[in-house]
Amino acid sequence: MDPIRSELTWEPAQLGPDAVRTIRRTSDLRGLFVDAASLEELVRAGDPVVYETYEPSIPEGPGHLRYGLTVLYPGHVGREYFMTRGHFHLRRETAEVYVPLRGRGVLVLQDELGRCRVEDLHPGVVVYVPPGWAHRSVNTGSEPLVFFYVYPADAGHDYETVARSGFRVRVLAQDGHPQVVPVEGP
Ligand code: S6P
Ligand code: ZN
Repeated sequence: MDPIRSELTWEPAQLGPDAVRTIRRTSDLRGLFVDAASLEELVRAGDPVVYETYEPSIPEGPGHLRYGLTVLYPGHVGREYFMTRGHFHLRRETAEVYVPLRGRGVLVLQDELGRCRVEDLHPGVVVYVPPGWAHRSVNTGSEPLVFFYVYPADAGHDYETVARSGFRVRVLAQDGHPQVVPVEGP
């Protein structure tokens, strides 16, 4: 294949010209947030976009790297900040690199033993997601959280394990500040 060149724009934050745009609205995220009633209110009030990704069409085969841009908008569902669905990679031996470009947030990481880590995301840091760690980004700021990411193209995405067992922490607003709260359960 030929080399690919992408262009980042800032207002609005986008990756172009040939990236595939995937949009996740509140109605796509039922079951994700703890306050289901507040989510339905948002759906009825216009179903806002929670996040979108832009990814060039790079083959999902071995040897390739896929990269893209995530734009996670500011907002809350009840007290819970807007966040991505979160996933393990299907091939657990694959890692990922996150490079925040704009905004503030956290990356919640959890391995299959249930160990949890929370890393700050803001311009000036790079976060390495090691093999075997599920990852979910959370926008704790008041502007879009924009980050660039790159991962092995054959990684695959496993959303089911996270949907079934969940993350052990949630990130909630408390007096206007983010608070990492353990999830009750076995
Ligand atoms: C892909 C990478 C990100 C997320 C994106 C949306 O491996 O981690 O591009 O896909 O931030 O999150 P999610 O959990 O809905 O795929
Ligand atoms: Zn990933």
